[in-house]
Amino acid sequence: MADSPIDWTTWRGEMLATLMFVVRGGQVLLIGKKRGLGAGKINGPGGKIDPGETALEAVVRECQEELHITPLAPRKLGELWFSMSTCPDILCHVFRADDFTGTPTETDEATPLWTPLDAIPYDRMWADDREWLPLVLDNTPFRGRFVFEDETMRWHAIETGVAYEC
Ligand code: 8DG
Repeated sequence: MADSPIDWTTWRGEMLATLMFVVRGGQVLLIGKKRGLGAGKINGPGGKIDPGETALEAVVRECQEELHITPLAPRKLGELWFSMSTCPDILCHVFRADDFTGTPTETDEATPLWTPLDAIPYDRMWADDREWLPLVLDNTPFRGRFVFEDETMRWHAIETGVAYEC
C-alpha cells in the first residue's frame, strides 16, 4: 500500500471510544446500531469514553446501557486509530470477552444480534472491520490505522505482535 497520507508519529485521537466483542458458543454478539456514529450499521457494542473513565470501565458501561449485559473478564485485544475527514480523529480500544451475565436485550441504542463466527455480515459493517475483526475472533492482539474520506477507507495498515495490559 502507498505511503500513509498521515504522519502517525504526531497523531493523537481526539475522541476516545471502545468496542466489545463477546464470543460464546461459536457465535459473536453483535448489535444493530440504532443511533450515534455508525447508526444503521452492524457493530459490536461500545461507545465514547466519558471523562474520568478508563476504557475498560467505559466498555462495560456501554454493554450494560446498550444490551443490559455485563461482559466477564474482558481483555483488550486491539487499538483502532481513525483519521477521518468528516469528524474528529478517533482512538478506539477493542475488547473481547468469552462470557457475560445478563440477557442481551434490545434498547433504544441497539438490537442484539448473535452471529455465527463464519457468517459475519461485513457488507453491513464499517469498511475497515473485515481487516481486523478476524484478529479479534482469533485472539490476536493488533493495532490498526485507517484513513477515511467520508465513508470510504483510503489507506490502512494493521500490525500484530503488540501487547496490551488487560
Ligand atoms: P452517544 O451516546 O453519544 O449517542 O454515543 P456513544 O454510544 O457514546 O458513541 P457512539 O456514537 O456509539 O461512538 C461511536 C462508536 O463507533 C464507537 O464504539 C467506535 C465505533 N466506531 C467508529 N468507527 C468505527 C469503525 O470503523 N468500525 C467499527 N467497528 N466501529 C467504529 O467510530
